[in-house]
Amino acid sequence: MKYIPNQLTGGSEHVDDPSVLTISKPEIKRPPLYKILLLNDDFTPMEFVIVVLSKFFGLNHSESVEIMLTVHKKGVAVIGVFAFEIAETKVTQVMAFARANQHPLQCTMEKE
Ligand code: TYC
Repeated sequence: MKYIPNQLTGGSEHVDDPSVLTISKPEIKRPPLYKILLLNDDFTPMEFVIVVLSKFFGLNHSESVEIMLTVHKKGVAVIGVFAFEIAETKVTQVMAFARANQHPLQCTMEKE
């Protein structure tokens, strides 16, 4: 059996020759990534936002202050990029933590 590799596709090509083995290109797709956005509001204390950023996103204190201030000044910032389930879990955790502390903080996710 002839195997004719095709360097462009990674598979092989033949024109109606039953003795030629066709190997299709392996499709390796990366999972889509999701941005987590933090939104500004007038009521959530700055210190609470800093706690959220360090607790759920592993940022150190100065990184948390910097991102909190970006959101405070610009209205919104991307605070991380994750696979769907990780992003969804973090958004749920942040929203639950904010509600439990009676703050209106909003956190959402969108496909990159
Ligand atoms: N704007 C808020 C304040 O002045 C602070 C704040 C920052 C709130 C970031 C939400 O995502 C936020 N207390």
